[in-house]
Amino acid sequence: MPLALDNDILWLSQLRKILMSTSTPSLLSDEQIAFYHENGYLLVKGLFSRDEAARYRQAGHDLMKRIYGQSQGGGGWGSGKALSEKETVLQHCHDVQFYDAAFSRLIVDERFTDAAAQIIGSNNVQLHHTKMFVKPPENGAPFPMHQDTPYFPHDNHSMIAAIIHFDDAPLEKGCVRVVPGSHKGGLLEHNPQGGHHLSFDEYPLDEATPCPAEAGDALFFSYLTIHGSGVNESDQARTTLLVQMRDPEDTPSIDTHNSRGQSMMLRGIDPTSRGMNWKMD
Ligand SMILES: O=C(O)CCC(=O)C(=O)O
Repeated sequence: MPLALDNDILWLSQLRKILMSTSTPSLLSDEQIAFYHENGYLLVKGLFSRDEAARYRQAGHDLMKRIYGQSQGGGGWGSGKALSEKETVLQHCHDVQFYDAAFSRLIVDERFTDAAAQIIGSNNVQLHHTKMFVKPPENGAPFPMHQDTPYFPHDNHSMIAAIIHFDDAPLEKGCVRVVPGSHKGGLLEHNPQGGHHLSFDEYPLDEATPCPAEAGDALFFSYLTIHGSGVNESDQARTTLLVQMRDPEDTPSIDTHNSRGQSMMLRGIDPTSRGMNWKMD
């Protein structure tokens, strides 16, 4: 009865996968989790290999070529103009998993989703959206300091971002900068003009803590953590994928930012079974 045996083996292997994807993850150490809770961010070194990162980088640049053709890209956030004397440019694409299956596989990679689960503090990780940024060489656009919260506030603040680096992002490439511990201060008032941003005087980009990263590293941070990034002045592009995720039991406080990939489960289950139908009364 070889066929029945094969089916049993297949079923057992599927059961193992289901159990693993709902079990408590242990990829990150207690020290890393404590650092995250204290500071509101965590750089996870070498989550992916340099070879893997290089393949995603190529896929990302191919995608940008399909979207932008010969054009260098758009201008980035209007408020970013205050941070550079020269014209800056940015190539971006939301929900990249709808454009290339390589990115669908990436966002459910267990190394990534286990780290996200530990940081969120839930066995279940739900997608909010993804966005790829290519900051072109020499004039790659900056992001003024801000929290992500005003864009999609949630009742329990479980929302986190992970920026996966597909190439090295040293300071001169406009790496991400954070204000450590700022996630503890709650939601601040933002200026909505040209992208929600904080006062340039009160939150100067230059004084925030730089988080230089290498290809394959992932920077996780709370949507309450104040962050931004500088101009890419180097001669190489900076290529990243930002994945925004939440605990599926956390409810959006307002009905906004409903992108098409939203509510896909990246790890575990949605105990509420509400999928996209969470809408408030
Ligand atoms: O990738 C970056 O440089 C920062 C992106 C960012 O802050 C955002 O999209 O909210």
